[in-house]
Amino acid sequence: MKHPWARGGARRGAGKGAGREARQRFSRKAGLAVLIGLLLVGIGVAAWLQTTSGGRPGTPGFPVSPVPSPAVPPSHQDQSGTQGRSPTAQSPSTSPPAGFGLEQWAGGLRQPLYLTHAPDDSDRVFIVQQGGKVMVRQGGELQKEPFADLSSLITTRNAEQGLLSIAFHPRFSDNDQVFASYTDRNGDSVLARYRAEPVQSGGSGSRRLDPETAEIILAVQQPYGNHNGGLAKFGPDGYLYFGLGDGGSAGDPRGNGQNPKTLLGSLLRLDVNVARGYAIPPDNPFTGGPEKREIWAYGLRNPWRFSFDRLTGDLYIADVGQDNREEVDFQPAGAPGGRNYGWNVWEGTFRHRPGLEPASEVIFPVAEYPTRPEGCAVTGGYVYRGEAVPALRGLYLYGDFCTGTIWGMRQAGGAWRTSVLLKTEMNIASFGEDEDGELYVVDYRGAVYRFVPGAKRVPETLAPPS
Ligand SMILES: [Ca+2]
Repeated sequence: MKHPWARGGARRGAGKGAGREARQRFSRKAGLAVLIGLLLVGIGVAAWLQTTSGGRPGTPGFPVSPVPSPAVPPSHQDQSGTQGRSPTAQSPSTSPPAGFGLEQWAGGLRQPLYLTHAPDDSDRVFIVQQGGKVMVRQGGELQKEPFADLSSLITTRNAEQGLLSIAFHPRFSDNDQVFASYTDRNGDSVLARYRAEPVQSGGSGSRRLDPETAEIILAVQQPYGNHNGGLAKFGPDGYLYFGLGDGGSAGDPRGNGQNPKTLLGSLLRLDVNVARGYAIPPDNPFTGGPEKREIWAYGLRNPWRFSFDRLTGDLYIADVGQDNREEVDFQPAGAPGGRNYGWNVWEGTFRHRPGLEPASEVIFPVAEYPTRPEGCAVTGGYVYRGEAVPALRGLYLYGDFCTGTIWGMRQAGGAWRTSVLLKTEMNIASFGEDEDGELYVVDYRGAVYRFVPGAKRVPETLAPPS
């Protein structure tokens, strides 16, 4: 399969060979975490990481606390990444049900980085592995056969590349359509439509993605290996949203974040309810040109996981910071598109480029925390709307890839309140929901955890408004 510019020749940033090899080794061996930490401290690789990758998901875990932290202004009043440390996570599931806990739900996975479900009452949960396989858990067991294997299509030369997400069409039960987002062998971002076909035993529960049905509906050239975004997810409006990072390197050297004439650095909104390719929803913000008509929002650095509140339709976008701020952006349901979330003029509420003016009014995040020492890269989660854990209802949960911290956030009285919910040892690559809205955390080291009733208490500051 070739997309239109597959023969485009050298497009990579210079001087990336050694770094790429290094990252490749690292991505295969999270056990080298300590070594990376030593390198960070001892020989100044911290600077290398920042300039080539900027602290981001897809990277194996490494201890970040030894890295000298840049001077960080006092925290945003509604975020509390600086709050006191709570005991380490994973409360036992035998605890009283008034609070919450985490229990391991699947293990033995290989670099899992996303979890989702199909809207088909099959009760299946799909776990996306970076290397290209999509594993299925059904009937309480992880199935041996993957739902999909796109390994031959992708590259993981850069730690942020690979199979990055799949999305089931809202009418999957009728049309069998599944969308996959991956980094192709040229290192470019691809969004492709597939069909799931029955396998021998038949029945909806055993359909698998058929690679032969591939239709590439969007391919975006990536100038550098990092910051690929890559989440495809259907919104409550039935449109397919697709997040793209700024193209990579560091500091957004090409200014893609503030340039809506490029798809990079944006959240796209596509109408895939057409026979081939996609159409532009009539209420997308830039339908007159010269801006890209696919864009719903821009000014993003690397949107690593966004989600819609399944009750309200509100949109939450976690945008990975560079050196200073990890942020969560928010768009209330029904608000028009075209929002500019600020990068690369702003990194959260930190002025990244003082001499630069944004392309339009900037919408600032509703939560942020210092990139160090609180973390290295934010991973966006979900508003919990499940039944099993009443203590978490209505909270938006998000985490950090490196420190494993999980925060809760709630809007109350017009203000956003954020607080640490728990500290874990995970490399939080993603959160995910099943069909019932139960919530999971994907640990890049190879496991999935599920939120359950437990002994851990939600801080009083996050209590629902009375
Ligand atoms: Ca921003």
